Amino acid sequence: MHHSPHVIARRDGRAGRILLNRPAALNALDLPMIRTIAATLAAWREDPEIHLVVIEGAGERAFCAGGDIRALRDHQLDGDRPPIDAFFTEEYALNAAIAAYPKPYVALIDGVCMGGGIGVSVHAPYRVATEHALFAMPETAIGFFPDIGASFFLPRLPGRIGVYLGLTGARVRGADAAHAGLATHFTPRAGLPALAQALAADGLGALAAHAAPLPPFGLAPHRDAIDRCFAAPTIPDLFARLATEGTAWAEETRTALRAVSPSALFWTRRLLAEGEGRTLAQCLAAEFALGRTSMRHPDFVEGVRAMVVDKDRTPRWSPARMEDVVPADIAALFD
Ligand code: QUE
Repeated sequence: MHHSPHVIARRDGRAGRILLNRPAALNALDLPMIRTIAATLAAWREDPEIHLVVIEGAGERAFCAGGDIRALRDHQLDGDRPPIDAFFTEEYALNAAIAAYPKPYVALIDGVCMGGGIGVSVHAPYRVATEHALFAMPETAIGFFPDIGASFFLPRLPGRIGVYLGLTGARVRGADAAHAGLATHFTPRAGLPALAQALAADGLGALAAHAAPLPPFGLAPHRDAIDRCFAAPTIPDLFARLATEGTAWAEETRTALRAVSPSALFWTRRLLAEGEGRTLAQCLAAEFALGRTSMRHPDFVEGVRAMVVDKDRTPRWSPARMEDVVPADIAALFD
């Protein structure tokens, strides 16, 4: 079996426990980690002593910050396609395997949970978030798009919250993630070790026993505006709707959307709309296809440079303005 040193799989009572153990990289997933998780889940499927699976991140900063996007950019710059295809093929297969897993799968999410981290949690039936959990799908900021099955689950969140999260990359903390449907339970960080022990000893009943009441939804004041604006059929119409709101929230949202890749807004809007009518498997296939074409767009290499490699956070998008995006150039990525 492929075994990554950054994944620790062990038995604990009734549970199989998977620890993402790459804290210096915020537990971001590379291909060996994905293979190790997949092989572990496959082995535990048939193991009568494993009644449920629990996945956690090492350290307090992150559950999992995403994929190893820096390595993918390097391969793209080298014109080396096979490792990119292998990464996405196996990552998306893992997302699908988690969605179809025959035993209960529980993600304990404390700290950053973005992109690929959402992919190894949100498709499972149980996602426990703490007050320090921080969820986001921030890919438009790197000239990519919400993948890992996001075109399946984002359109299925309440109202237009998923479209809002996927286009803006907005971050939501644990309680708000539970309100939004990204998490299913809210348990304070202080209660997480006891919850993990109780899951191993007693099973799923521990989830409700260790859950805390949800504080009010931080997005509640903006729910109507989110649903109004993010129902817009096009990106220019979304900007126009935000402009008519006349609130500080709408201005902040417009500013956030102005910072991300204009082209990524267009291809993400289309992908999420198409996802409404697709199965998870169809969504993952469409995301794989769009990944192959959109990664050739200069905004991916530039976005990862600005946000992850150089961290100057000043990407030079091409085109730089939403108004200059050519619809035919976007459509060509979907052929
Ligand atoms: C947007 C993103 C990602 C990001 C930053 C963004 C992303 C991702 C990472 C990341 C973080 C830490 C790591 C790493 C990658 O950062 O998807 O290898 O150690 O994986 O602004 O979408």
